[in-house]
Amino acid sequence: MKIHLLGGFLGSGKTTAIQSAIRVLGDQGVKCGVITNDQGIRLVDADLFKQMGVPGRQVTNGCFCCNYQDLESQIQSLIETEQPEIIFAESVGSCTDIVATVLKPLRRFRPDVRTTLSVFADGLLLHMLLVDGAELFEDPVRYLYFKQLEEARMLIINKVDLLNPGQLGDLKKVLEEKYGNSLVQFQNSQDKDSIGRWLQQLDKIPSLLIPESLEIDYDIYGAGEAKLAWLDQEMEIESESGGANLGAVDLIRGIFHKVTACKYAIGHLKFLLNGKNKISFTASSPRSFSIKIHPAVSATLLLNARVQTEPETLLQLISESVREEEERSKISIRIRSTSAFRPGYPIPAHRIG
Ligand SMILES: Nc1nc2c(ncn2[C@@H]2O[C@H](COP(=O)(O)OP(=O)(O)O)[C@@H](O)[C@H]2O)c(=O)[nH]1
Ligand SMILES: [Mg+2]
Repeated sequence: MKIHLLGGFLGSGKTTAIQSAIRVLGDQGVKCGVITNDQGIRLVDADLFKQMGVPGRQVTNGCFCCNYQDLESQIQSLIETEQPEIIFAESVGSCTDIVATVLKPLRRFRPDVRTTLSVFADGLLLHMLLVDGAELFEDPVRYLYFKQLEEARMLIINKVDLLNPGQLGDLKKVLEEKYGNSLVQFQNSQDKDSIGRWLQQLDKIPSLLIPESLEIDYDIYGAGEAKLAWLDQEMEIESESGGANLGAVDLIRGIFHKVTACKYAIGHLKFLLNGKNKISFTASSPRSFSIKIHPAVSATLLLNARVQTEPETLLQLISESVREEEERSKISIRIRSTSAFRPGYPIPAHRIG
C-alpha cells in the first residue's frame, strides 16, 4: 500500500491533483482513498470527493501534525473498510514542517507502507513572489510559505498552463538557483498526461530516501498561521421569482470583489453551490468566472474563506455582502452555520528531527 502526502499553500492545486490522479488511476483499476484535512469542519473539498464517490475520511479542527493520532485512525479506518491500494492525504495549506511531523512518523509507525510527500506551489503565484517581487503576504506568512517549499524533495510547480513561455523561463532560472537539490516537476493538474507523469515520479522515489527535517522557528510559523482568517459558512438562498442561483452567483462575485478591493491577500476563497459546483479564487486566479445556472427558488452555498486578515473583519465583510445582495436581488439569505477563527499555535504530536 502507498500513502501519498500532499502539502503546499492554500489554493496551490492539491485537491485538483488528487481528483485528476484518482480519475487516471481509476481508469487503470487502481482503488484509491483520500484523507482531507483542515482547521475547519464543513469543507467544500470533502463534499466534492464524496460526490465523486471516492472513499474518504477527514481530519478536521487542525492539521495532520497536531492531530497525528486522528490521521492514524482515519488511515486505519480506510484500510479496514475500503482496502485502497493508494491513499492520498491532503494536508491543510497553512501547515509546514510535514517531513518531521507527519512523513517521518508515518515511516516509523507504518514501515510496511510506502510513503511520499509532494509539495505543491501555484506557479503563477510563485512567479509573482519570486520574479516580480510582489509583497502579497505579511512576513510570517511569507516565512511559512517558503518553509513549505524548502522542505520539499518533490516540488510540484503547478498551474504551468497559466504561465507564458517567458514567465516559465524566468521562474525555472530562479528555481534552479533556490531549489536545485529538489526534484522540481512542472505540472498542470487539470491535465491527465501531466498528472500521469507526477504519478510515475512518485513511484520512482527511492523508499529509503528520507528528506531532511526543517530547521524552523515555530513562533514565526505560528504567527504566520495566525495572520490568516478562516471563515466557513453555510447559507440557504431563496427567491420566489426563481432567482436563487443567480443571487448566489452575484453574492460570490460580490464577496470576491470586496476582498480584492480591501487588498486582503487571498489564500483560498472557495464556494460550493448546491453541493456540486465549486467556484474558487486564489491569489493568482482570474478575476472572472462563468457558470451555467438555471432558474431556482432555492439554492445552497457553502463558503470556505482563508484570507489574510482578522476573522472578525472577514465575517463583517461577508455579512455586508449578504445584506447588499439581499437588497439588490430581492432574495432572502439564511445563514445556517458560521465558524470564524484563526488557526491555533501548532503543537505537533510527534517531531522527528
Ligand atoms: N489553470 C489551472 N488551475 C488549476 C490547476 N490546479 C488547480 N487549479 C485551480 O486552482 C484553484 C485551487 O485548486 P485546489 O485544488 O482547490 O487547491 P488546494 O487548496 O491546494 O487544494 C481551483 O480553482 C482549481 O481549479 C492547474 O494546474 N491549472
Ligand atoms: Mg484542497
